Amino acid sequence: MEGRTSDPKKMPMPEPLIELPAFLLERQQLLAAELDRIAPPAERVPSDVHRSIRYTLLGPSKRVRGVLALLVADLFESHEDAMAAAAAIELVHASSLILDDLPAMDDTATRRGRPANHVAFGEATAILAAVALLNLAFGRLASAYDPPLAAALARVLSEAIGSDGLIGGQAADLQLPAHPLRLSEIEPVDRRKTAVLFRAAATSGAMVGGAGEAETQVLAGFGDRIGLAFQIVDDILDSERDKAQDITGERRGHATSLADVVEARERAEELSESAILSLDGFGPRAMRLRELAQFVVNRTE
Ligand code: GRG
Repeated sequence: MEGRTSDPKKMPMPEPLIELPAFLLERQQLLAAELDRIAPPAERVPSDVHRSIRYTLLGPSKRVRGVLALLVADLFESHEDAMAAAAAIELVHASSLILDDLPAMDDTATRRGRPANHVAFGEATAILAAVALLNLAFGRLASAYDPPLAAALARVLSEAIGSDGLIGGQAADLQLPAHPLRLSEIEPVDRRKTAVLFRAAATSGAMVGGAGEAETQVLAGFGDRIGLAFQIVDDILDSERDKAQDITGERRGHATSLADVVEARERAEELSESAILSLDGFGPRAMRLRELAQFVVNRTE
């Protein structure tokens, strides 16, 4: 593995936010403030682990999954505060990024334009931080909500992370062949690797908002579609980066290289459109969610 490139003790924290479109910005900022509040202080022992946690959790992120949970909960008037559920989703996301970059996984030295967590803090600390982030996620649910809701939210999150979800998706991703891939090969992996957490975010927002069973299903399906579209766009951006660097024959590490970017773009747009249509029953109050579905396919980073 690469050596540490910088001294974590000298790293300024929290990091600046990546700016989402104006309509998402307020939610993103509230969520970032909540994550800052619940993350262990950097100075507290074990300070390397706490700095490592804060480095990824509070780093420059779109926080799109947590914002999705908040926007879904906003659909319902008499909802409990969805902030803890949104934070739990972001804690899991941060954990997955640290694990994803490790030498045994994607072996990526940089993330968000700066050293990956294990490069900045060392592998052992990065692994401890990732496990601590997962632990914090379930702890937040348990302390923020009444037991029946906390248990239901924990079940949704645990299913999303499990071997039928994130973990299974990552295992499948690691098995993908090194040549450029057809969308039909990638989509089942993308669904588990990424869409499941978007689905869990939307489902959590609906549960906290007190949605009925039918509404929850519609919103889970919305999360699923925009999550898959989000990952396909990620794959497209990866492929375009490869092309710019003239890496066309082989995948760059485990970064996805698509055989047909046009087909992938069409599929992402189709998913976003169908996600938007699925919200018809919610009328104008779902405007923000529709905008989120458009942002997911129009994004450039
Ligand atoms: C036990 C949590 C856990 C995970 C184990 C490592 C792993 C299994 C899964 C990794 C899944 C993964 C990293 C999928 C990629 C998802 C993705 C597109 C990440 C980038 O998301 P953005 O762009 O990130 O939303 P920002 O930087 O905005 O936060």
